[in-house]
Amino acid sequence: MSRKANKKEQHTQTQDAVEALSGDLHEGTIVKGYSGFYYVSFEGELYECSLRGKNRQKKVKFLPGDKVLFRIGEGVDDDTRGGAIEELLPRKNELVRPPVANLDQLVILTALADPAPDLRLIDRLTVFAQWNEVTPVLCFNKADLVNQEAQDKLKEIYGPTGFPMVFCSTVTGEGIEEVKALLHGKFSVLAGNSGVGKSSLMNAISDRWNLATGHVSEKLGRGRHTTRHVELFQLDSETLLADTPGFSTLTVPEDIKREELSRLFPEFLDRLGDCRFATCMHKNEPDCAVKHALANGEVAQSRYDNYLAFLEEVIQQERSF
Ligand SMILES: Nc1nc2c(ncn2[C@@H]2O[C@H](COP(=O)(O)OP(=O)(O)OP(=O)(O)O)[C@@H](O)[C@H]2O)c(=O)[nH]1
Ligand SMILES: [Mg+2]
Ligand SMILES: [Zn+2]
Repeated sequence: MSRKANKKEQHTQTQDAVEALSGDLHEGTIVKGYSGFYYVSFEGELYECSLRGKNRQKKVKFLPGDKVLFRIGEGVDDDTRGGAIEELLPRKNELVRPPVANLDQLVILTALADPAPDLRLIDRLTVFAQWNEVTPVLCFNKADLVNQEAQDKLKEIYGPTGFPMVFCSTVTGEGIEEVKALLHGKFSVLAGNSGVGKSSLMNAISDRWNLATGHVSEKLGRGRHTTRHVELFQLDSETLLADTPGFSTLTVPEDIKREELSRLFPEFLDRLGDCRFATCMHKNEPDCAVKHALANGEVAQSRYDNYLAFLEEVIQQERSF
C-alpha cells in the first residue's frame, strides 16, 4: 500500500471513529443502491447512506431488501437526510436475478386476456420462487376482459396448488383491495410478461406510495432507469414492492436435481409416497400416484405437462455438467 493510500485510510478511520461516537444504531432496509450510496428506509423516512470504512474494505455487497444497522448523520441537502451504514444483518434469502435479499413473495402477474395467459411461464416462476424459499402469489389481471368461465378454469388448475390467488382489474378496480391485502407487511417482487399490467397495477395502488421514495426516484430520473437497477417502493413502512423486468428468459434453477422437482409442485406432494417406486419420476413408471391423480382430474393436465417439460430441462442441465 502506498503512503498516500495509507494516509487516506487513516483519515477514513478517524472519521469513522468520530462518527461511531455520535448517534444511535437503527435497523433500516435498503431500498436502492445508486452510484456508491444506499438509500435506507427507516420509520417512513429515507436516508442517503454511505458505507462505513470496514464495509468498504470487506467489499460487502448490499442488496435492495437488505436489513442494515445504520446511524443517522447530517442532512445532505434541505430535503435529503444522510447516514452511515454500520452493519449488514443476516439474510433470509438472496436472489441473483433480480438481485434482491429477504424476499417474501413473488407476485406472478398474468393477464386473463390480451396477452393470453402463459401457463408455462406461471409454472416456471412458481418453481423458481419455491426453490428460493419465496411464496408464489398468483395474480390474474384484466378480469374485465373475460367471463367467469375463464376464471373458473384457472381456479381449477391452481386451486390444488394452494398458492394464494387473486383476480383483479386495474380498469374496474375489482380485486385491487385484495391485492393490497396480500402485499401488506411483506416484501414482494412483481413478475410477468410485458403488457400484463405491472405498471398499471403499481399505479392502481400508488396513491399510498411513500413520498420519500417517490422523491428519490424523481431526483434520480426514474424515466431513464435501466433494468440493472432494482428499486423498491413502499406501500407503508412494512410493505415493499419491486417491479422488475428480466424474468422472461428464466430457465429452471441450475442446481436443482431431477428428484427434487416434484416437491416444487405442491399438489404432487401428498401423493409422492404412494408411487410404486421410491425413485418414481412420474413419467413412464407403472403405478404412479401422480399419474393416477392426473387421470382423476386432481392434478391439472397443464401442470403435469409443464412438470415433464421442466424435468427434461433439469436432465439436460445435469448432463451438461
Ligand atoms: N382491459 C384492461 N386493460 C388493462 C388492465 N390493466 C392494464 N391494462 C392495459 O394493458 C396494457 C399494458 O399495461 P402495462 O401496465 O403497461 O403493462 P406492463 O406489465 O407494465 O408492461 P411492460 O412495462 O411492457 O412490462 C395497457 O394498455 C393498459 O392500459 C386491465 O385490468 N384491464
Ligand atoms: Mg411496465
Ligand atoms: Zn410417480
